[in-house]
Amino acid sequence: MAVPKSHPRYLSLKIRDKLVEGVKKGITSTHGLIAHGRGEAFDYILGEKTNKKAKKAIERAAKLLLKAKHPVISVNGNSAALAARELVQLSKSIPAKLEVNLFHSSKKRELLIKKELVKNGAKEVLLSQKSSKIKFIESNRKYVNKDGIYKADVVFVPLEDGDRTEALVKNGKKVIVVDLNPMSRSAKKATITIVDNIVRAVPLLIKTIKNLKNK
Ligand code: PTJ
Repeated sequence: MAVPKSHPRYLSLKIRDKLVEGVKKGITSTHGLIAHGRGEAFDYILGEKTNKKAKKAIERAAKLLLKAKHPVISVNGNSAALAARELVQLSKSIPAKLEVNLFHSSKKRELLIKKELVKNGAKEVLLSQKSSKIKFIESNRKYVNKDGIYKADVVFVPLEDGDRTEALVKNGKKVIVVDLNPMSRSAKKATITIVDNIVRAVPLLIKTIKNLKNK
């Protein structure tokens, strides 16, 4: 990106660049660019800072993840482009399994996301299986991995469309959502909602988990 560091919107433009890179690499769907635009608008209104309420939600999320018997981190095309390294670090710090779960169905993209996570240090990445489905959902997101989301008690869901959070809760799971839109269905239906940008929320969650573990 040929924008100088002094540009007032430098960070925001850098984040956009990651999404564009994600599309070029085949990790992010083109729809992901539109989803990012919506998130960006909400972040602008929030002042592009992690507010007090989000910090409290991150603290609660850290505790829930550490208490979970079978926590799983769900990864889609946008979260892989924005925070692959951090999501791998998060999975190690809990520890939790990583599972690729996409809205816009694509085996090719699933495999590329897995490759990206492995490149960033993941030892194991689960993929969806046609043989295991969660109930109360029609979209591609119903297909999950039997050793991952299927048997998870807590699922961490950073930025996605709203059709799955409600279904996961109805399937008896606790769901932690990161979504910049506090009015989205995901944000309203989750067990814990972190209204923040994934690029800020995940590093803070890792730090909080480390602090809790030290205590
Ligand atoms: O990779 P796939 O096929 O699984 O598709 C992923 C997307 C994100 C394209 C898909 O799940 C989708 O269409 O999502 P939506 O319905 O556009 O919802 C995305 C939500 O994430 C919106 O509520 C946005 O405000 C929010 N959002 C966008 N960027 C961020 C974000 N929340 C946190 N951090 C962000 N950086």
